[in-house]
Amino acid sequence: MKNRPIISFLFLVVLPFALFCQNASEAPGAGAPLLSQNERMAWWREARFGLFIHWGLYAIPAGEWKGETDYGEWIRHSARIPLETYDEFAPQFNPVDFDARAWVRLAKQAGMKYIVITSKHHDGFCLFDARNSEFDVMSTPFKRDILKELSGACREEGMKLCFYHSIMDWRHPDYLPRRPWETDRSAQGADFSRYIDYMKAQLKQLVTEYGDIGVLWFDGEWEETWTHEYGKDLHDYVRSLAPAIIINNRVDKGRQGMHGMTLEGGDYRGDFGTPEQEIPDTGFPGVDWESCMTMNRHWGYNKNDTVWKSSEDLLHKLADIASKGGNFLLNVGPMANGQFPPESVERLEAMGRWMAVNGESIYGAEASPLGAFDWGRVTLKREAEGFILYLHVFDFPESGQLHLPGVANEAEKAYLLAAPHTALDVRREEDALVVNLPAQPLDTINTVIVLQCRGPVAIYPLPEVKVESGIFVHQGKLEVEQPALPDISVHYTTDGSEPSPNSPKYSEPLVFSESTMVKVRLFRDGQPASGLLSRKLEKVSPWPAGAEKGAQPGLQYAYYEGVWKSVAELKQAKAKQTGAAGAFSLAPRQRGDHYGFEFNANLFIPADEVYRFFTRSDDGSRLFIDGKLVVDNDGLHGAREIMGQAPLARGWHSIRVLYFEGDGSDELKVEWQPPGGEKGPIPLENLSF
Ligand code: FHN
Repeated sequence: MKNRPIISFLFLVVLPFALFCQNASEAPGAGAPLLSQNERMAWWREARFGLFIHWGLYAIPAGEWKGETDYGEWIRHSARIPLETYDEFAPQFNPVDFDARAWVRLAKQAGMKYIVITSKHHDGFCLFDARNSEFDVMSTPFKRDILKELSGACREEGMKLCFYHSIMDWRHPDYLPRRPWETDRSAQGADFSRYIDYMKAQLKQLVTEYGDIGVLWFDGEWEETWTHEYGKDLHDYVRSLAPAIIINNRVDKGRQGMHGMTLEGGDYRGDFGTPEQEIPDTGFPGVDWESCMTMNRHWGYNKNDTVWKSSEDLLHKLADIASKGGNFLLNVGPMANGQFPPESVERLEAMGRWMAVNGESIYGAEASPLGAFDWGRVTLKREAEGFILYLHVFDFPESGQLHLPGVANEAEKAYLLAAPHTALDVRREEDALVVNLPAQPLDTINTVIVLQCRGPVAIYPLPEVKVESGIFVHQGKLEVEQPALPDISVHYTTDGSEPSPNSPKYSEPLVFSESTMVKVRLFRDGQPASGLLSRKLEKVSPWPAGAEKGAQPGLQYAYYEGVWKSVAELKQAKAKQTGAAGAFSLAPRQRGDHYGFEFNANLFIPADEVYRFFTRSDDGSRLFIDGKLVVDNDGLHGAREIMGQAPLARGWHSIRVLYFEGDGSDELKVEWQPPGGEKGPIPLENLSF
């Protein structure tokens, strides 16, 4: 309990009244019946666009520490700042220019419908008057409950307020694990379940005393102390406090790294997936997801970070995400004085100008089955008698026309969203609707065209053609994912000609022993119902086996320390340690960041075939076979998996993997997939040196 001078007064007079108010101010809906997923998600799916705010003590150093200038909200960990030293930022935190109403209006004018702000980030500092912690904004010179003020401003402006709350807590004595470098902070006596009670008490305060909270955006769930059981319990606890609240998938353990989507098949909790700093290639029918992104390179304010995404890029990302049925959570890292960086304000205002005219093409948009086009994106909205396709034209094609393949519906009309009186010609060409563009774009960033179509959606995307790989050594196989629609048939050719209703009808996988160009098309009542799809399967010769079996199983490694942005820079480094290993493991590392590895071995290939290789790494990695680059997963990035393939002859080949870690999370996983086999680690018996 906070020990404040007026505590006795509280108990005597105020506290009973406060308790009455607290009960009275229980989150709207506490105790109300649970909503269905669709009821709960309705406002969020309509919103499509929100503001992420990362703000806390880290805004004071603003990314700089002892001459290094590339830090953000992770500065305490990445710069290894001792607890006591970091705490010295608290008496410096006095954002005298903070104006909650101004923040909310900036978000509103940008066309955003919700705000997600860090109530507590990994450093443990609370931006609100936390009853169970002194490490909060009330213990700074500012002495104002920032989240309470934001709650009031959001209520007045009709903005949904949401909280980002970190499960990982680098400060609380009961949170484990400690930071690897914090050898001076004993974990003796730490009680993780006591930490969970502490976190739940804060969440109850946030969810029941700060008005109608739209989303609890958890993060920091990846450490081994947080389990699936804890995740389910925490999710259910929050849901018991506010049945209508939306909870992201980082409350539990089902998130697949920075891709953000929830592993299928488990009972992982979370209402939506959370891709981070990336946009999925396609939408996921029936799955809610939100891409969160920074405007520059940092979440927390970094005064030296000048790598800003342009307003044009951000608006294109917004349309791309909406065209796949996702939400865009765009971040601002406010400065220590409480203001948004001017570069952020400039982008919010530019996005707001576009949204003011074109917002209806984003809000409530569904994933369009048409996929992405060179010229732009398409969002879809259903209506009583049909549906609307919003054509987001980033670049006007020279042809002056937009070609929309596979749309069986008849067009009602087409016009410019920003100038509804301008009718545009639209006609049918086989399976496609073709829209004539005006001579000039109305908006140089994204001109939106409204295409009204009749009847229920009858859009047939390109048939999904599946091949294990575009190359083969002995036999190539091609499968077509047939749409389960009664009036649709798939026809194909293998001589390079265009399929017709009289071409062979696809019924089972096709197998080839020579290089072949396959062309596939959907037909409906004898008419083309999709665009044309071509796939080349190429017969190749396997790379000869030029290595020998090594004297012993396993691989050799060299360990390096340094700061790099690419694995290519490792070759200038001097190894700190070398040795033998039984797997591509980071275990020999001597620190948590700024280090690298080179792994070398000979790899036994059992048969002349095409083999797939994968690296999943945070940060960069590359994989070479016989000195040739097969997987390029290099660069500074979150956990990311890249696949490469190589045609290899039976026998021994050389394999080399390079890896480096910048700062933050680190991960390396090297796997292979023999033809027809399972993806997994390369067996030790296939490695030698
Ligand atoms: O570690 C955090 C990071 O600081 C930031 O909050 C992002 C934004 O979601 N999430 C984690 C990194 O994945």
